[in-house]
Amino acid sequence: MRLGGRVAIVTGAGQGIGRAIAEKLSSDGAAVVVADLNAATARATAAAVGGLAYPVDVSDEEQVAGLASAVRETYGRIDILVNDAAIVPFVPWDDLDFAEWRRIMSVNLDGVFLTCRAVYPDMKAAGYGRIVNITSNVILAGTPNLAHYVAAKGGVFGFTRALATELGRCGITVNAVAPGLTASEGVLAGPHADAFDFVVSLQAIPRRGEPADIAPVVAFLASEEAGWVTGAMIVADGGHTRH
Ligand code: 4PL
Repeated sequence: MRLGGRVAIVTGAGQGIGRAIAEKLSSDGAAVVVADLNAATARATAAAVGGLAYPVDVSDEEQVAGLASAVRETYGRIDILVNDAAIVPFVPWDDLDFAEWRRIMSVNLDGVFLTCRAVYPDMKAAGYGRIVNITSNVILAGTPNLAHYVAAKGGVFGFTRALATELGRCGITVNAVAPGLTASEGVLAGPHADAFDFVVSLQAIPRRGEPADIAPVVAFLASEEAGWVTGAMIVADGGHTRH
């Protein structure tokens, strides 16, 4: 997609799907702000894409406000926001204590609210914006041991639809992308990796999903050409859920 002249913030861009998105948006011409809790991986991605590294906890209101002001000061505009940052513990729902439930909501759902609210003034003033929120196909499948994550990602999709309604008149589109199980560093390092054989057996396309499978879908929704698409969810899961 053509993204020349656009400035994009990608949260969770230090690794995995977020990094693939940062690489794709950058190769399509956007200036990319690599926002990640991990300063070292943020710097590594930023060096690879020629962008700005910004270490940030998306669940922290002040830090997120700082991110938006830094982008405003450095680039003078914010055209694209991709909310990829998330945590995915694998725990039976009745083993998850309330503090852990709250932590998942705060990173995966509050984080999306905070970043959207922080960039909204810039997009509104410009009369242009593209917000892409990463949800998950687990909101369709009801995947076991992820009830907390399913709840938060369902919230992300609900918020996406509501925000699309609020922002359509401002020239801002708000959409969601729902990957399935994807071979990101985070997934490969944990218990989710054991699910590949089963999940691949359910897919129409029988191979592992890769971060590079997700990035072009995000790039499309982040482009000017996608201006008539809003409040939508594109499922990118190799046909696992066939939504
Ligand atoms: C099908 O988004 O979509 C495991 C872990 N299995 O995070 C996910 C599936 C996981 C998924 C996901």
